[in-house]
Amino acid sequence: MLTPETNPLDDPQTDPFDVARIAAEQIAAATGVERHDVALTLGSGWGKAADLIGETTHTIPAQEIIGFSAPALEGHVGTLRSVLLPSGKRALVIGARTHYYENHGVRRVVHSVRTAAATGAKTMILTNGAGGIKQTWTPGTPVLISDHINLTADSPLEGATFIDLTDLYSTRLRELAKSIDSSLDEGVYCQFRGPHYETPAEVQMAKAIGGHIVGMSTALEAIAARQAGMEILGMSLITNLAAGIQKTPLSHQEVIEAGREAEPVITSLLARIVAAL
Ligand code: 8IG
Repeated sequence: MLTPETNPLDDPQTDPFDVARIAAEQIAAATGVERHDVALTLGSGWGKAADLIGETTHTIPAQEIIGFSAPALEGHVGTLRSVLLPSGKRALVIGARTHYYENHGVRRVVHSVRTAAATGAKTMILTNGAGGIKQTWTPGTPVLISDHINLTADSPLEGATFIDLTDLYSTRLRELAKSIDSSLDEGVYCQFRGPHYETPAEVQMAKAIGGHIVGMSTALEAIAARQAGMEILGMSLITNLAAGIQKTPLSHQEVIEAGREAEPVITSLLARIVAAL
């Protein structure tokens, strides 16, 4: 028997920012670290970056913190880590992403970002594994997210909350990343609901409306991060060419393998970016 999960975020009477504040207090209590400066969400392929950016001083199973859910997918590590950077700054590393396709609602999707903001983080680094529409992006290519198209038809904002999304993916941080690796390309990220991959026709639609990257995360999180006042850096690891762009069917296994092969290169890139923040 599965024990029914209760999550205060599921109660519409609960203020999600209250839950995020309590979560941040729990993280401070568990780590003894009063404030974090930067937060990173590590998507598929990016997991090892936590080991390279600094010294992990505390690892917390995410489900011990209010509002977080147990990981839905094998290979998605459900931990929160406090990492001491060489600069003396503190990073909160979120290895516990709740995807929109899990159907737990958008509050749970963005809870980690709101919690990161409540711990004090001013910079939010969002990473993911994704499909590429540009032919030149072979599997294993990291790309900067320059903007997004949110195709979920949902928003983390509740009520008449109007938030500007101009320069959502900070030009300043993209320039900083390019100063570390001048070969970094950038593109517009389309968040689809998933969990199925796109049809080739949907990929052509994404291309026609200005998309270059297709994925199942990040856009909703970026909106919540902006609402919380954070500066955002988004990076995708292209693990596959999008459906129809590559001639062979997409397989989750192939995606995992491309991530594994690219991991040393992209994680050291990310470590150098974090060191330069
Ligand atoms: I990894 O091709 C990965 N995630 N939507 N499409 C979408 N998400 C993805 C893809 C892809 N590859």
